Amino acid sequence: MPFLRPLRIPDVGPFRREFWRSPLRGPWLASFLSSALLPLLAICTLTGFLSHAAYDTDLGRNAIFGDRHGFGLYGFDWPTSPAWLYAATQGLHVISGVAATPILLAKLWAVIPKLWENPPVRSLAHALDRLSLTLLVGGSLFVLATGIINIQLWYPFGFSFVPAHYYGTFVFLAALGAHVAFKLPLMRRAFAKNGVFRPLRDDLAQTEPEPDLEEHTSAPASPALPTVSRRGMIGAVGAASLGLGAMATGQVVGGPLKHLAFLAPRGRGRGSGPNDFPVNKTFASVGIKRPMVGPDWRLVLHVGDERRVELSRAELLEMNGAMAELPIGCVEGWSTTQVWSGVRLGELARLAGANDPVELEVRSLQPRGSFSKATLNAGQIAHPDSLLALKVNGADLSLDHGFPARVIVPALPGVHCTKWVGAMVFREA
Ligand SMILES: Nc1nc2c(c(=O)[nH]1)N[C@H]1C(S)=C(S)[C@@H](COP(=O)(O)O)O[C@H]1N2
Ligand SMILES: [Mo]
Repeated sequence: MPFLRPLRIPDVGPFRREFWRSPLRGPWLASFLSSALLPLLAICTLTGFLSHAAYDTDLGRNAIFGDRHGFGLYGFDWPTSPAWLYAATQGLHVISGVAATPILLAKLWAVIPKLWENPPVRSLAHALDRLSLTLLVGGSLFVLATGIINIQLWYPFGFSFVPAHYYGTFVFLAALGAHVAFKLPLMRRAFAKNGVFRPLRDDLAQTEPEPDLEEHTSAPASPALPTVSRRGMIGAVGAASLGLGAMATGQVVGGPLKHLAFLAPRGRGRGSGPNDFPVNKTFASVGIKRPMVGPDWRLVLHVGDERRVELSRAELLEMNGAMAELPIGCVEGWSTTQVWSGVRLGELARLAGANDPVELEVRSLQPRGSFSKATLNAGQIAHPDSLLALKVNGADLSLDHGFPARVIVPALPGVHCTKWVGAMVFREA
């Protein structure tokens, strides 16, 4: 725009190019970190959408978007096989997101001089580039920060996590697409000039400031002497990424690897004996009155609007039982596999006289909260391993694990494995 002279801010503080002096900064460093980041972000995004599909938001009560249904993006019902599908999907989502975080922070450090570019806007194209960068930086920090805060079960913000994290992803992906398209040529040139790995060979004494490729990169105008080599810096970032990734892996895989999860938020509470596995929400925290789960507890089966059958726990225990070894895979990335026994959901449907049920709404005794209801699809109802569990590892469920009865279904997200079940409503086609 020749008729508009770009506005320069006085060259003070960080607006002076000479303010940013690290000799490590430059297009190669930015490109190298991006190349490490992209595959992790691809895995994280793909598994994130799969996880969303696993919620089956099109079904009745799974409306995590208030009373509206979520995007009907997928058009398929979440499968029941393999049983570990959700645990693996969500585990990869959390592992890749956690491992990406130190690399993203390093990448932001590498390019931060660009935030203070002077003049701030040189042309229309430059303005668009900067706008997309704002959305990219904001979007990526937002999705990673909300994700990390969520796996700590900490909700300091006033919005609900799932829709915010989900819609934030679209902003982030759109900006990322634009950014990759803008910067791919620069990345090519940076790698052509420096090699992809060559700068990693230099020790501290050999570390030279990165040559600038064009006028406006993050390379310093007046570089200071290096205090760390490029491989030292990349090594530290890589170690942080691997270390955090291993910790997240520990709580996904469990078994002997669970010791890797020493700083992960898994110590919140466990049962003892056969019930010794993680408790996400304790009985005490959800506000169910003790007598409601005492001898007077009844499971009420409905078909549509009709109340059909009431069963005591003793009656359920006398029914034709089944046993299944199944994982609970939590959206927070941890999972745990246990041996459950109880009554098949299909058996309960037959008992209630539901023909070919297409949906099952499971209602908890829990008075409030988004976990108190979940809707299962036809395949989930019909699977022979889908249980209303009464026992785990041969012992009665503990109160914390959902006594008198809880749902357990292969490949179902943990959040839909409703505890303290009070009623089930089958819907026919
Ligand atoms: N009624 C009810 N059921 C619930 C929950 C809850 O808060 N209330 N939490 C769910 C979540 S998020 C998970 S991961 C599993 C955890 O089961 P556990 O505590 O037995 O390990 O239970 C699910 N069932
Ligand atoms: Mo969960």
